[in-house]
Amino acid sequence: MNIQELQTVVRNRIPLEIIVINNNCLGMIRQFQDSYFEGRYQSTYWGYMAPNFAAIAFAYGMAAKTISATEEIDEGTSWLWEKNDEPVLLQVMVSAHMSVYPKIAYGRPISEMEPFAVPISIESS
Ligand SMILES: Cc1ncc(C[n+]2csc(CCOP(=O)(O)OP(=O)(O)O)c2C)c(N)n1
Repeated sequence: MNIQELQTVVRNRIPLEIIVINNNCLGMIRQFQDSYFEGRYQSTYWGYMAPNFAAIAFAYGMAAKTISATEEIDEGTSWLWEKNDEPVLLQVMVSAHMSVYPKIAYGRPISEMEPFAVPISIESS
């Protein structure tokens, strides 16, 4: 949601190593739709597609690479760590149906995230 900051990174030659996990959707909300709206993926997966973030980085003048298989992880991370003096971006393609845990559950305190954990005593006092 702040993609233009790549311009600041490039202009100032900040040697960041950026990893973008690209699930091709608005994943946190899609997961919420799975949990509470019976998989009705309105505007997260249905009617939405993420851009190619490696192409965006390239357009800003950054070196960028995409990997999309588990076997490519070593190659991708080696490429990333080799470039120490310039900003680089590695895009990692994952399934649109991958979920993230732990996650805050609707109506629950932060101490009881999904999958539900028993709060430690000091939190529940
Ligand atoms: C400015 C703003 N608008 C809307 C939201 C609500 N929101 C929370 S997560 C999310 C989806 C984010 O999708 P993405 O950036 O692709 O990350 P992912 O969850 O797939 O890792 C949205 C729209 C927000 N947090 N901030």
